[in-house]
Amino acid sequence: MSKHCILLGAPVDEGQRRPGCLMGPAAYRVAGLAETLGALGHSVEDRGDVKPAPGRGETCANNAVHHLPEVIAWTEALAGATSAAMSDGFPIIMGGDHALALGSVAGVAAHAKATGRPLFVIWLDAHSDFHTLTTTQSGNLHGTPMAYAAGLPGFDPFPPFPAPIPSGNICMFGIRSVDPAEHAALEATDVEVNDMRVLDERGIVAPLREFLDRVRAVNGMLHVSLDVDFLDPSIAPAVGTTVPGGTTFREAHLVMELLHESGLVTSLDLVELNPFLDDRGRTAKLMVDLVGSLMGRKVFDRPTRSF
Ligand code: 6HN
Ligand code: MN
Ligand code: MN
Ligand code: MN
Repeated sequence: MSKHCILLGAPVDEGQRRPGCLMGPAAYRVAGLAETLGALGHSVEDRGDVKPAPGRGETCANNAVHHLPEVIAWTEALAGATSAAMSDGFPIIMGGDHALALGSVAGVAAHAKATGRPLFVIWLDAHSDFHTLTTTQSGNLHGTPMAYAAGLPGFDPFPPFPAPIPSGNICMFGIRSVDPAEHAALEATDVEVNDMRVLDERGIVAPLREFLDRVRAVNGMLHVSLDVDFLDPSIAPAVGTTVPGGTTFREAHLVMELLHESGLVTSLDLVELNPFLDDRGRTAKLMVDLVGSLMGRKVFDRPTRSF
């Protein structure tokens, strides 16, 4: 089924401390994201880069937190741009660091609320990104979006999250770096954390199919948030937060292929690509190839398990 893909550039660089993610949207354009989608039969509309308003000087009690006003401004701008794009097609938010998901997921949630369909999120990441403004020790707000979306307290200066996502609708894959405060917070929720240990033992297919069955059972919408560090650093070096022991090339493509087959995905974030750290564009190209698999590229059409 062909889709109307809406590309939104989100050159967010303020959610962490290593400059370069702001070049992400340009790298996806150079690596041929629009052309890849077009070749798969989708229509593509590149809406350019989202521009946040100037920051308004918000502060919070945790002195480690940096660039709070800028990240709040991004959140507001991206929530608006993403919910508008949801009404018109299939948004692909090209980051930018993972702080962009504070806004993109808020926009998706506002849209889902308006349509009355339940929203699910699949978080493909080495990290759980489950800090609040209170618990983060690095002060890097790219470590917070999932806690915001789950409606945790501790985000006072931010706009209230439009429709907090029930924690049981959140499923994480690839996880291998969780801070103690995130660990404690996650234990108090129903978030499904498929860490690398689970994937080593069960493979990626069984837990993914179980989750997709749950989404399908209630006609849910599904947002995919793909962090470059979900992938093993040996195949995806262009990220500031490398953690060894990530997913392989085939595991990552298989996730994308199964997501495509499910027909459930309604929006996508591509986050944390830092082109300054890349090796002749290989990470950008791999991310574009993964989007190709998510959007229907396959070697052979063959009957697959009916979901
Ligand atoms: N990411 N937990 C660490 C921190 O600084 O809070 C790492 C966050 C990584 C963020 O994956 O987008
Ligand atoms: Mn700065
Ligand atoms: Mn992340
Ligand atoms: Mn990460």
